[in-house]
Amino acid sequence: MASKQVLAVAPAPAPPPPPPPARAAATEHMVGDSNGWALEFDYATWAAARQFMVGDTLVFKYKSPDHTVVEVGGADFAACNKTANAKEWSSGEDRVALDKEGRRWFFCGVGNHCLRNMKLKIAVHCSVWYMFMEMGISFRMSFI
Ligand SMILES: [Cu+2]
Repeated sequence: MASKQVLAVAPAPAPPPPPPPARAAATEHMVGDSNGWALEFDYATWAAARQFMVGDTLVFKYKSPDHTVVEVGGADFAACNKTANAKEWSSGEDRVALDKEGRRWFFCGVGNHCLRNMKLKIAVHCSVWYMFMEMGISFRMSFI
């Protein structure tokens, strides 16, 4: 007669705690959220509430050809000046890789849309920068 065997199953060891969730590694930022890329939207406030990290992507969504996305430098951004060598996207769902740290400036190249607030400037940082910011450590970029 076969004896019953009872195998004691040890509970699986608890997995190690995950590292602190700094933030999802790569984020797609839908510019303007459900508003998309449009006239008379406050993109400055939209951008201020977000962290733009190296590796993220901006997605500009709009009805082509009503708008475009132009990338210029800071001075041309302030003047709504579309330079001859400016990068311009016009697909209606433009994906812009944030592949390095630094500032980026975008506006709509159609008509006077830039003057009508259709402009976005962002600062892209690495995850370490945001980590320090969250720790409350401020640092000065000047050499004074
Ligand atoms: Cu436009």
